[in-house]
Amino acid sequence: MSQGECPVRKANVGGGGTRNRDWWPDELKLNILRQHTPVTNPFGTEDFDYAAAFKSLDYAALKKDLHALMTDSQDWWPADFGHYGGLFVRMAWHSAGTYRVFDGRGGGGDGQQRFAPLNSWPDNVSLDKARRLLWPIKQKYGNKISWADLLLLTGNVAIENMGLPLTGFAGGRPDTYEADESVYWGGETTWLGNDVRYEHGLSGPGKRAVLDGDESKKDNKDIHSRDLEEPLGAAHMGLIYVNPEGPDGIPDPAASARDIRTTFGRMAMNDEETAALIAGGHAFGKTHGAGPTENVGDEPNAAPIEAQGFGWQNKYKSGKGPDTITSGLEVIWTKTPTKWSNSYLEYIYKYEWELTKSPAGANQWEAKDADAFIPDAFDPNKKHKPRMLTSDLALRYDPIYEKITRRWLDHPEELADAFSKAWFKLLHRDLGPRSRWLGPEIPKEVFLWEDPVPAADGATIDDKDVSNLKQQLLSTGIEPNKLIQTAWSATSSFRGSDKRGGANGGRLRLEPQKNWEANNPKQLAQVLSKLEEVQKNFNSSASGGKKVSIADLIVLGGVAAVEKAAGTSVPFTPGRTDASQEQTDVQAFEHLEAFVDGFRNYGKGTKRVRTEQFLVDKANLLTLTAPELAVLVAGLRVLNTNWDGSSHGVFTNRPGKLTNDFFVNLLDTNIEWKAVDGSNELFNGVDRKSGQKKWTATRNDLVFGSHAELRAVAEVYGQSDNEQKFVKDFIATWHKVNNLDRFDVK
Ligand code: HEB
Repeated sequence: MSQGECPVRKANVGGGGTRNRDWWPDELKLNILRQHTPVTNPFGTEDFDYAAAFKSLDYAALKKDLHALMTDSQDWWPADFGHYGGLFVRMAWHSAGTYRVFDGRGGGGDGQQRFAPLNSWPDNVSLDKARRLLWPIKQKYGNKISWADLLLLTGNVAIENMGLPLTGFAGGRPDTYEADESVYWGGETTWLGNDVRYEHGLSGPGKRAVLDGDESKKDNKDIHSRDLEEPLGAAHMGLIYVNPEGPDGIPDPAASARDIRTTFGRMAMNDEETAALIAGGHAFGKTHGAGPTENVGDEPNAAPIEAQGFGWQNKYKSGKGPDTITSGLEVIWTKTPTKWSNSYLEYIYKYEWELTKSPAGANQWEAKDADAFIPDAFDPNKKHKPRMLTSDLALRYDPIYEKITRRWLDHPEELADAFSKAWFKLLHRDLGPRSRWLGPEIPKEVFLWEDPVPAADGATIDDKDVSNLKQQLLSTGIEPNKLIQTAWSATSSFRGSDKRGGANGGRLRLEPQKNWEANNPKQLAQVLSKLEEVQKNFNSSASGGKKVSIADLIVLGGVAAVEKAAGTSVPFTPGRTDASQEQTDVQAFEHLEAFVDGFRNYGKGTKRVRTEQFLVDKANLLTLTAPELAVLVAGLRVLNTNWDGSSHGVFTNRPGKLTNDFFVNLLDTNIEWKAVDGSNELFNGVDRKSGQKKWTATRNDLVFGSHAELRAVAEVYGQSDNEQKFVKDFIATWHKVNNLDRFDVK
């Protein structure tokens, strides 16, 4: 097939031809709600328990094999300096380094480096080889170690093997078996492009969305100057962070520092952590640009079938070893690339640097007036001068990084410590709470970025206490819908991407969560003070040292209110505990704030994102399926829980009762919907016969009637025979959301 033809459109077999996404590229897609299901997982519904499998792993034997692998150079991909350490560190770093704080997506938690687009990103050249070198070990240990864990653990072992003791390692990342479609990696259509991400200035789904569409900001240079759109964490499409040659290839170390600060900041790293990661990471290995990049063939996802998942076939000489072309840069940072040292920083400051070109023509720097004393990766008779990337020199030419890194010149042990801590954070940032962590190398030290929750203080409440507390909660005088709103404010902060948020920890009562607009701070404070009274009463009178947390009471309040509305029982799992303000990184929690939450009809679309797309995005972060999304919205509406008390979408004459009225009335053919004042966000539902306005709705409500697949679900729940099914499914989904963060009981 010649280049440029679209093979899918022409293929006259199942899945071929012109598809809906071709005809209607703007159609709301629900595909991200259908990922990683038993249908794509080879273990299917077998109930494979990765944690249990991991616990039977001979961890020491695995590590021993990994240590041996480091120097077991293979002819098909010979190791630089006879050691794969550098390559494996880069593999682990690129696996974890795609994490970004805004939506918690990316990161190494799912082993996604095996799939497109990551397996084919220009920044991941040659990592196909690194993963394949690991196959014999994965093959041997099988189910007991996931790819996701193995990619990261191998980086850890590599560093230890090269002489730096590390903070630790935790396993616990089950594999996925398909490319994750949920991550917005940017809107560019060319690799290394960044025409979209810097085009919109302050726009994105976050806080800044507020300014999107504000024409008065349009020409404000300050706002738009290199303002990377949210939620992205990289300066170019297909890179993990920044362009090594400098911003857009311009070799300006100080400007590179600005890009580094932005992008590493979005990986949740502060200046010290960032400097440590770069200075420590580039203590190892080398870069690869032996010849012109034209020699390099297609990436794995476009490579021919006989390449068997390998890509970037290199026609330059032997195409491997000394002839490898990866980034197109040709740098060896230190004299001991397979040993931990401080030489990287020593050289950065010892020499003046001269701009040169790599054999592939890329901008890089060479030490002026230095002897050639750096060893070659393959030829013992060859020596090189010290060289650096533009992004390396950022550590010297940015005044903040300079201050930090100069200190490490005299205190290498501080760099070692800072690197080892930052590396641990890098690899574990998106693993979730400690209750998910597995293995013998979990550090004792508890870090603030873990969002720690304390161990239970006192015995957990039992069934009798639960029913007693439910009674008390319902007789506090707080309206049931407010109990439900409060519970949702806590539970819905969870995101499945990095497993942060949720009700456990009771952080709804702390900064910053208690002041989020969507949480209705004034009302929340009133509700919380009543919950505290209930807690005080219980804890002072309960027998056997039993204690109830506010976190449990927040969830139980919702459970009691839903039970009352449903007239049937709702399950509840106690055992949450309350974190303190000191255990809460306020800045890190700010990233969990919902600026648009269609479940409570809060916020609306921007120029680039329709309201209902935000709803699906949120549903994905809550790990909901499309039917779960539908029952939740429908239930929350009839329970009258819009954030501002509005009646948009409250399609019922008996609000407060858990019924399928939302669907019944939405699907009522006697109602005609009209946009209010062309706003396209607010709609009136008018009785066709009487012309009377009956309901009002937002896009979050009407999408269940307009989108064919959501409508199909809505019809099921709107049927006369499915009233009970609706109630049952709502309760099941409510219970699921309540427990999304309960890895301690799963
Ligand atoms: Fe790096 C390598 C860039 C950061 C670790 N890096 C590298 C290269 C480049 C870079 C271009 C080459 C590739 C080839 O092969 O060719 N980086 C970079 C940048 C940044 C970084 C731009 C930001 C600033 N790194 C980093 C970090 C780490 C690292 C953070 C860790 C921690 N790297 C690394 C290593 C290596 C590299 C180890 C080597 C590899 C080998 O040896 O193979």
